[in-house]
Amino acid sequence: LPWETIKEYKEILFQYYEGIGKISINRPKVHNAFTPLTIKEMQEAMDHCRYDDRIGVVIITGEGGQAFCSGGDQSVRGHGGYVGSDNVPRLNVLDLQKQIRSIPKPVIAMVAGWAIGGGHVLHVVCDLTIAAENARFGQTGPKVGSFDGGFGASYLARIVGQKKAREIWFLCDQYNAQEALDMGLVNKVVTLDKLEETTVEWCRKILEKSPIALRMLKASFNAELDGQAGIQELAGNATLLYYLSDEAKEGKNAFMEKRKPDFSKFPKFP
Ligand code: 1HA
Repeated sequence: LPWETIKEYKEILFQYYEGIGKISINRPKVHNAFTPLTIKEMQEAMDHCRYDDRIGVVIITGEGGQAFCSGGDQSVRGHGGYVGSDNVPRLNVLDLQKQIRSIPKPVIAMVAGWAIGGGHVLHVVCDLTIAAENARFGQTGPKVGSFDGGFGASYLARIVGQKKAREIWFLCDQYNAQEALDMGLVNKVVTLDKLEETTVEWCRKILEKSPIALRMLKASFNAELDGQAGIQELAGNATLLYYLSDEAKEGKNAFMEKRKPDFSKFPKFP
């Protein structure tokens, strides 16, 4: 497909095609392990996807066909986090996870090969996951001295259930694409050569749908799980819709015109 580059980065590719923003980790030699810079670049790209109104759906993936993402780059793991050129230890993937959940557009993980450790959590927090037959899923935390007790634990458990989530973390086993499908961890499995085609097909179906209905649904699915922050997002969308109404505009206009608002003409729905 004729993807066009939105912006050049060092550790990711960021591309556009017919309403789709594609963010791809580009470190195939280390199975797309991420550094603080990889995450910083992904955060900037996600932010762009949020504000670019040509974009209605986002794909997150990894280059090379052998890995989606193998988690934090252990070679730059330092004292208290992953260390970049500024020598500051960071766990900034946690901020990216929140961005993926709160962007009011569907985010699809397109997984070929390894989705492991922090890379597994990345696909977990995406709205949908489409996997190639060569996909392998799992957590490694307790093996390599880490854990993600946030979305990586509680949201994973909402998806696959408590017993399975505990198995995934306590045993650190790896699961193939069919096993992932069976436990509801992915939406669809296709051959590797059909992965992008199928993902784009799903994007097209989504792009035909009402953007406000989609953003309300995403916020609704999140609301219950994300507590006050989830309700804040859902309520923000309600405010957006209210601002579109003549009733809300009457309040603003009255203030600007220094008169009393007249809400009497607006219906009091049962
Ligand atoms: O848990 C968190 C966090 C929790 C809270 C808050 C923030 C967090 C942020 C991050 C993380 C984590 O991600 S912890 C988990 C880190 N990741 C892992 O433990 C996975 C490490 N990788 C593997 O277990 C294996 O590479 C593999 C099962 C994915 C694939 O095995 P395979 O096919 O045998 O390939 P392998 O030879 O191991 O890998 C190819 C190359 O990629 C190797 O380099 P080479 O020997 O060729 O020089 C390998 O070292 C490198 N590589 C793979 N994964 C990583 C990596 N290098 C650095 N970091 C990696 N994660």
